[in-house]
Amino acid sequence: MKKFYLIKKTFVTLALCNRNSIRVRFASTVTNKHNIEECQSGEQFVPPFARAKIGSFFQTRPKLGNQFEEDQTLKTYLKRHMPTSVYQDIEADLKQFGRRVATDIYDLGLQCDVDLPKVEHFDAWGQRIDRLITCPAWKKMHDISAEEGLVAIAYERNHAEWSRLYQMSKIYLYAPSAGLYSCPIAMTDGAAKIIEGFASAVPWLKDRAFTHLVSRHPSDFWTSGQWMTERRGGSDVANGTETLAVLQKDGSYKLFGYKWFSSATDADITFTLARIVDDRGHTTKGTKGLSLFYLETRKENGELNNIYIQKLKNKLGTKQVPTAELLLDGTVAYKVSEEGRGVAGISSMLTISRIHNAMSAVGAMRRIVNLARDYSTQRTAFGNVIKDYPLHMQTLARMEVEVRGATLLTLEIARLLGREDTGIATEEEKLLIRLLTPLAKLYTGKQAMSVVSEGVECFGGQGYIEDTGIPGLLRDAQVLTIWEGTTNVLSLDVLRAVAKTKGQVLAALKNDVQQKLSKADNGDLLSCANKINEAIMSLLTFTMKHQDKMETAARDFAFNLSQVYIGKSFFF
Ligand code: UCC
Repeated sequence: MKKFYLIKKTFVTLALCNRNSIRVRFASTVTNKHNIEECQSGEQFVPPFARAKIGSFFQTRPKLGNQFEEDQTLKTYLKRHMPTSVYQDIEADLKQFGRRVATDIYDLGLQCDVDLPKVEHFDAWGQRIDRLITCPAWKKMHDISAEEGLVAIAYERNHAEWSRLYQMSKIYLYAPSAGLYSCPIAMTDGAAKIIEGFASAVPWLKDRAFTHLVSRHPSDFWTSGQWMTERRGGSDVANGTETLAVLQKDGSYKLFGYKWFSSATDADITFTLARIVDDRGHTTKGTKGLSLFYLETRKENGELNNIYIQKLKNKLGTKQVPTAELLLDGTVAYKVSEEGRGVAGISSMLTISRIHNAMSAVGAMRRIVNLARDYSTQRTAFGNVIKDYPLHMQTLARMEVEVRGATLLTLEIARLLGREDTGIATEEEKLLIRLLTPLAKLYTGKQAMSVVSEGVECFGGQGYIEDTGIPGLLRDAQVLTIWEGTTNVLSLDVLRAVAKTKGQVLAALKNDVQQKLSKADNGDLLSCANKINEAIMSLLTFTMKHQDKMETAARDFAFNLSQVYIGKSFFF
């Protein structure tokens, strides 16, 4: 009864206060009697808990510093490997970019996360238009990507073999702030690589598309898609591809098919696979029936190239990316590979996009660790800043070790790729790229899932709150184990590389590892080196002995090889 009286009195008082233009909020249901009396007396009401609705304490938002300057692993790697003059040339650009990815680019990325793409299928008069609407921040990412040379740097080759490492360093810094614009950039880079590879077979493509893909001018810069996946799935491309290609009199083809996952539908061009229909209407089954095609998504008049956006995909994450199902109904396309060499033809794009995937994985891990580390210096619990708790420090340290190892692995691939790009890679280095690409893709994808999840936990409940921007990192990390090949498909790709080279990829890896380990010259290092050496030797012995079991063992084999390579990467 007394309680009821108090509540009632509160409402009466609030009404009175409002009438007197005194701002009183519905702070609590039961109001302090003393305050009510003060208010009734007509004095200015300053309650002792004036901000009762929200309280006066706020957790400190974790700060992002310059993401290049704070990254000791990246800086040390670049300084150790690049000639001093190259490092000095690129350092200022990396510093400015390290600042941007923590400031304006980061803010744009967060906007992409909330202002999601849409499709308008029809205009007001019923005409099918399939207008894709992306947010201003996404469009700005397009321009920034061009201006920052995120594709261009690798192909301008102003720093010869080091250009690729320079470009990939920027991709790594960019990915966790990019609002997933890193996805079209990966495809665009892969497309540029395909065109370079087909320069003598299809010379017109260089003028037609390459110059746009590597442009630094936003108005000239084109992005590319990669349409491989169809309804039957994205792994078994050889049997799942139903799209047909019908030769036209002018030498072009018309494509008829249904592409199930066009990653970023706003691309200007794409590479895709299709089966050529012969004069009798027959096609060849399997890989040997697939050819690689180039197409532009719009006609000269701006209309879609007989492409219908059936729907945008409702994905677990990467919602920022306008991924769609596309119906190709007479889409004009041009054959790029020899007939039946489509999978081999697109494999250079797969290599590039898988390396980008690994860079994104490492970037995501680095980002969450940097945020969690800063937060640990701000947040107090049980009377201390949480960085002062050994258990929390142990958690952060374990994450840091994972990120450093993954960073070294991916930077090493970028370094090797730069040598391959510029035609100076040795045969052994080419073998290493072939093996390390699927290893890095599959291993860092899985690492990203666990490290980012651990990182989210470092923020407690705040890590679970959407508008902190933190949950998005976890959601978006899940695509990294799926896109461009699942963990198992990539593990089988490792076996494919071993079989195709008759084991030479493994010999190349062993030589590289042992060469690095031989530099260990003191007690602790020597004992680590011996352990890594034992691990690689036992993996090789296992492969020789159990060839019949390798398919089942493929995943463990790939994980162990990755760990060995990461282990040796700590030896400079
Ligand atoms: O479906 C997907 C979308 C999911 C989610 C989308 C979210 C979108 C938002 C994204 C935002 C970021 S992703 C899945 C995409 N699909 C893939 O990545 C393909 C996965 N499957 C594979 O990688 C397979 O292993 C295949 C397709 C490569 C297997 O094809 P085949 O035809 O059975 O393979 P073969 O016969 O072994 O190889 C054919 C040729 C050979 O060349 P030659 O004839 O000269 O010996 C191989 O050596 O291709 C060559 N080859 C390669 N070369 C095959 N793989 C490679 C490779 N990795 N590197 C170099």
